[in-house]
Amino acid sequence: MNREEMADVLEKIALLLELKGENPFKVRAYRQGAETVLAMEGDVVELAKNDELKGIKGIGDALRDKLGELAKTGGLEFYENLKKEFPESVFELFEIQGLGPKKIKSLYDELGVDSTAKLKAACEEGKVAVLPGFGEKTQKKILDAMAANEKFADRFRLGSVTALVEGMLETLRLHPEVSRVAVAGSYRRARETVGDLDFLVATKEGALVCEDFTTLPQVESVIACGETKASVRLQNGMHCDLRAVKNSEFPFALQYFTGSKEHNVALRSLALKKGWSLNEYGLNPVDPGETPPYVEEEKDIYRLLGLQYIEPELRENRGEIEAAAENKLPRLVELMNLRGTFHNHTTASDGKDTLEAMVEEAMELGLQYLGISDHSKSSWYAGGLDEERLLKQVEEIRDLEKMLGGFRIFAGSEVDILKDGDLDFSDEILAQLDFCVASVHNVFNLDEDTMTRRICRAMENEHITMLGHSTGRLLLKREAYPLDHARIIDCAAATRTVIELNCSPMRMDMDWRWWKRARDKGVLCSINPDAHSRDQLHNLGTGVRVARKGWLRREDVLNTRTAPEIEAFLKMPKAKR
Ligand code: DGT
Ligand code: CA
Ligand code: CA
Ligand code: ZN
Repeated sequence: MNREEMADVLEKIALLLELKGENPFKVRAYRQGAETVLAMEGDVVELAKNDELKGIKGIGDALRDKLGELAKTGGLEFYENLKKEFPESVFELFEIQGLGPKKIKSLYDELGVDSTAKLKAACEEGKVAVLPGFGEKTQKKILDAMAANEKFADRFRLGSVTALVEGMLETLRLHPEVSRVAVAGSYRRARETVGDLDFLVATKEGALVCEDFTTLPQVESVIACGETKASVRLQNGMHCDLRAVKNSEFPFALQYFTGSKEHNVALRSLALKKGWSLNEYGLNPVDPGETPPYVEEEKDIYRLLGLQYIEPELRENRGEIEAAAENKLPRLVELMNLRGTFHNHTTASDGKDTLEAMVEEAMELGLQYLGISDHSKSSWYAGGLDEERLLKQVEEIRDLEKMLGGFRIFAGSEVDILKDGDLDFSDEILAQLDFCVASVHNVFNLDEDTMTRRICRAMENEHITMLGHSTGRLLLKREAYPLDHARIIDCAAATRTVIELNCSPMRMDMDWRWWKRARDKGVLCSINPDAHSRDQLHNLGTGVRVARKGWLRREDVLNTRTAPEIEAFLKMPKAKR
């Protein structure tokens, strides 16, 4: 049981009580309790375990006991009983984007909707549109959101499964009968979302390793288990395969199962032209008289085909094979090249950690500088700062920096791009900051041309250092707003505006498919975690992998530069950058 899980139970209790028509004060107490649990300092789980939550604002007596029970036993009887009063399917309704507790309650009370299936039927019959507070538009939105959920149902965000995958790899590596271990598939290629996981081991004892794999703690149920392959479903719902091969087959299996399919098809036809037949078991001469070559590693396969080694992130058949044949593959950026990062939030707006805590974590990560950019005043729902609070924060940053012995904090803002492309702060205010990220946070429903012009206007401002999360997409949740990327990139190049690669697992925005073009036009990338808590700074690792997927080199990434170089960069007029 961790902090998030505890808060989630309280949040769900609030929703169920609301559906039951319970006293609104009681509902509010649970909802507020969830927020407090998320935001409070200290190890809330440990405190709850030791009955030490007394006197904490936002957590009353009843809640305190329940948190204690949750922390100690991992469950809560009150919650289990409450859940029994509803079909399990009501929880599906909470996963629909744009459908809050109030609306769910009306649907439940007025139409008896307690599952997505019933909701869909009600929408299609037009019954939702006529409910007070709904209307045609809302009904359409609900249908779209449900369709999106269906489409995304069986995929997972790359950045959200990293810890899980690394943990499983670690355990497999410890198996005494296993000599080599890898994860292949879309995960290895750093696709922004992954369908299933494809693990691979080299072993002489396939059946044993497959069997042991099915008993890993992350496994929820076993779909199949044989001599060379096991398929399981993990606790998070993810499908996951293990393939066990002989050590001599390992490089071929790794190459094959890494994909992409398109890359493999192109590689196989190249091999054929050279007189080889390539598959997941080996590379063999088409002429049976010749002896197969010795291959120890995946690298050898590419070498034998007359190619530079192609990093997994590039294997999408988007020109990498041709470039490898001409020795023209880029040397890709690496995590250890990063010297700092921009676009991070603190408790001043909607971050969960203080300025000090964020800085401490950045220092812990070995960075030389951290950019702070809390929300601006139009993002009031995210605690956006007005001019006065912003300038006060700049002072705090200057004061804190003096005590850090050389670590740099760059004072910035994530300033809202308003509907017409105006910025949320005047030039006079922006000029007092070290840097500025400009982002769209509302009015997503503009047509492509209007949205593109809106964003370009913001980039034309002298004080805007970089464009934040350019398409506003939330992976597996909300589609990108329509945007003319080619024009955005041209405008960034012309105005010397950096484009962010926002590496929050939800975003990975700008999309990797556009980075090579941006790079070739001389547009710089900043790999930004958009961290709302100290642990989210660690998302930089996945960010680098996605940047590599976009063919980016060290020199294409602004935050590979040292603190003094950044300082000089930010002081220069934009046109000279
Ligand atoms: P995913 O799981 O949907 O995120 O995407 P992948 O790329 O991990 O796809 P998956 O798990 O179906 O298969 C893993 C790799 O195995 C895939 O990237 C390439 C290879 N592969 C699978 N099926 C075929 C096929 O029919 N032909 C070829 N050439 N390769 C295949
Ligand atoms: Ca896969
Ligand atoms: Ca697979
Ligand atoms: Zn933002």
